[in-house]
Amino acid sequence: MLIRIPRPGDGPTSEITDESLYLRRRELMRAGALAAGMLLLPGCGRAATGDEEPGAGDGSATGDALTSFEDATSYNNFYEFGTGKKDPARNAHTLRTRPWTLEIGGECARPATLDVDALLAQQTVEERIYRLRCVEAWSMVIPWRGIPLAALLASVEPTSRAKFVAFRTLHDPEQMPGQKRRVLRWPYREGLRIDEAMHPLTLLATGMYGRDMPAQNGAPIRLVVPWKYGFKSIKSIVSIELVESQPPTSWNMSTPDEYGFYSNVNPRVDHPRWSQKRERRIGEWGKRDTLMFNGYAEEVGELYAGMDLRKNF
Ligand SMILES: Nc1nc2c(c(=O)[nH]1)N[C@H]1C(S)=C(S)[C@@H](COP(=O)(O)O)O[C@H]1N2
Ligand SMILES: [Mo]
Repeated sequence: MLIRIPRPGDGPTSEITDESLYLRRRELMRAGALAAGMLLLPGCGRAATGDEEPGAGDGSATGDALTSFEDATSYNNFYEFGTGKKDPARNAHTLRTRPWTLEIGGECARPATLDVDALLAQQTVEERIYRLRCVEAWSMVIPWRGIPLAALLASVEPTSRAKFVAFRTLHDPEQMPGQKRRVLRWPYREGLRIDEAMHPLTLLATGMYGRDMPAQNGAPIRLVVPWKYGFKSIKSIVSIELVESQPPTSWNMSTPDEYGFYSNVNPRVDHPRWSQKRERRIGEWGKRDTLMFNGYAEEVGELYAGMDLRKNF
């Protein structure tokens, strides 16, 4: 089935957040908390890497005004709850986020089944402000809370055969009525190359704006990969699997000529049906230029050195 993606620029209008109203708290580095927290994980005898939180270069979009909480929680993409931007806020209340378990397995020495509350106890990133840029050419700026994915992956001790990471969302059409329609092949799947997954900017987010994750934003845990188009940031994750070869992903399976595996934000490579040169920041009127790797080129550019980004879109 061909999915008609809404044209870019057809978002709601709303008030602009006054940046000065929001007091940005420094990302809280709870020294040792990660190492201690790791002891809660079954099968995790030692602390992981990734607990060395980056400071000034942590990729926080500090110069950008935050999107209002209202916009960030009422203009969403979460097809499990409908294909309209307002559907997730209206429908996601049927999602039960407790009990919730996350399986981490595949190519690793210590696969684990984690209770989400044990995971929440290990949050080390209190706040990191990231741009999220949808492939539909709108963007937001959101303060996230969570755990560097690298820390979690290291705790299960990936083997040398772990070259990619495959993620899966919950599959339960009773809780996620959108799954009764075959708009995508369920469950929603995403994937990263292992070095992308281990990059310090890649966050397993458990909350935003200082609160637990709202259901429509992917409660209780979702990925945030700030240099890639929004659809790579998979919501309501139940499984993380270390794998040897590039895993299938939902949007790529659905429309492979429009959505590649990498999906790095790239203003120089247009989507077949629209330009990716500019974007509309939700809450603002005009458009702004889209930046290479969504503005994170300095941090992640070297991951793609020598790759043809037109081919590997
Ligand atoms: N499981 C799941 N994850 C998903 C989606 C989805 O439909 N299902 N949509 C993606 C898309 S296209 C975008 S742009 C972001 C939107 O995140 P937000 O609603 O928190 O802004 O979530 C991504 N993660
Ligand atoms: Mo998106």
